Amino acid sequence: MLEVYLDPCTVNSRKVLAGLDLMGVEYKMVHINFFTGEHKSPDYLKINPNGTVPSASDGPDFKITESNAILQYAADLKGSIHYPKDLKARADVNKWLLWEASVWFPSCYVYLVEFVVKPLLGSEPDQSIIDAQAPKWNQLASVLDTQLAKTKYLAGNDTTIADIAVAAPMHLHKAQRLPLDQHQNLKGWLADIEKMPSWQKTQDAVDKALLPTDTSVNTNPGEVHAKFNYTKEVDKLTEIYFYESEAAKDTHEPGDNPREMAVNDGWDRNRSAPFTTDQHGFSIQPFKTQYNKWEDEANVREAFYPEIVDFVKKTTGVRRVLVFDHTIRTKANAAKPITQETDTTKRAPVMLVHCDYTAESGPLRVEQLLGAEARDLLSRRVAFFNVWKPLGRVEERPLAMCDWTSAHAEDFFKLHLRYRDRNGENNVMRYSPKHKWWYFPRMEADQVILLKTYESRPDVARFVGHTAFEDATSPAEAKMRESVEIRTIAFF
Ligand SMILES: N[C@@H](CCC(=O)N[C@@H](CS)C(=O)NCC(=O)O)C(=O)O
Repeated sequence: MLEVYLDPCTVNSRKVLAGLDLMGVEYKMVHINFFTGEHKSPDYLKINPNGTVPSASDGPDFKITESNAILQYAADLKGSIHYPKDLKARADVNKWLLWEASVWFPSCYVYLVEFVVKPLLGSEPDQSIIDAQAPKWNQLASVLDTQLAKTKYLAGNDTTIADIAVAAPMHLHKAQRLPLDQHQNLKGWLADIEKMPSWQKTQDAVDKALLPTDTSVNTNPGEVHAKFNYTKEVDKLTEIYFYESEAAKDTHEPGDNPREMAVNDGWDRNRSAPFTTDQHGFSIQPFKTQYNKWEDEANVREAFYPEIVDFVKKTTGVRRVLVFDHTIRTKANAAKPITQETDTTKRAPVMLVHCDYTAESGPLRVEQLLGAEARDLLSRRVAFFNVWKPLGRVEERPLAMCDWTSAHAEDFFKLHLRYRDRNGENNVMRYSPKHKWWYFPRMEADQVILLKTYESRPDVARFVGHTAFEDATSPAEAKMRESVEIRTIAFF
């Protein structure tokens, strides 16, 4: 039987899956995880030395790469009507397949990279790259538009594999922001392709991996109101003691200014203009892992931290990432007070608007962790990211983030953390009506928030205020939120 090796969320993999389904070709699918770089693994390179997905095999001695060649081969295996045998009709389909691979895919790909891939990786689209590509894309789209004014489908009045191949590079056209309005025939044809059951069956994997915002669980745009524990700035230090002490008796503790704030549903907004860690201070990302031994601290460090290193490198493009700490928030830890002294890897959700580092404690932490190397590392850009991952669907006390575009560095001030053996500090926030809060209702275990908690660069988001909050829309029987957050430092 035909075996296909692919990641269903990528353009050319989706093309093959939709095409095989259209033609009724049976196949076995082997998932090659694009996000963990499995398509570059030595085993996979034996199947496809290009290190790209998709590829296919049919028996031990036959391997084939190139999505369109896979479709052609599969069509002939089956004798499919979607790849006509008449010489001229076939040549016409072949013409579109070659056109797609040589000029159409590369042009659509520019939009995909700028408006989908870059935001997923936490960076900004470059409009000048789009502006440079737009004339070429419009010229190519006009070629399609002219053809589709004459025939219902590209190679006549019946669907062929050419339609699937040419539609595939536009598969995220809304998020890609392809200027389809200028090409009405093309737009209508694409809407028809999108109605095809073969196409629709491939939608879910794409939404899940690339646009977590489109998954069915995340459909409740709007806002909720909740109490957010800000802190008043008074004429003495704001402190928390993590041990019994006389000095703790007369302290100004944080969280003494609760305010009702609107919290916006981030899913909808993220779909049209994804959040980025540089601009907003946080982003939402797909993240899949098989790891599940959360209560075994040493094992988390040994077996899970490396996955986080890879993930942060990939999403931020940094060359070096250090994972240095994590905290698990589970049912078992819910009863522990925030001031619990021992084993800070296990805690309950924090209901205080705060950010884990200050302008001073970030670099200090680098020095503590990296000693002699720190000086050199701190001469370049350094950022701290928390990776916040639910352990199951979040049904209550979700995490909210204060959009950096609505906050100022001056909205933060120091909270002094008094431990028995050392002092630490983090940032709390003073209230401002300008603050705009976001959350991602009903986040799933395969989605993570990447949260900036310190940044050395002054011209991008530096600290993100965040807090858990009581969501009044949580169901009465809501399962207690369980999550893990992993603290990382990214060296640019
Ligand atoms: N012409 C190839 C292109 C395949 C391709 O570029 N696949 C992308 C995913 S859609 C890929 O694997 N990219 C990884 C890389 O280029 O390193 C085909 O049609 O199969």
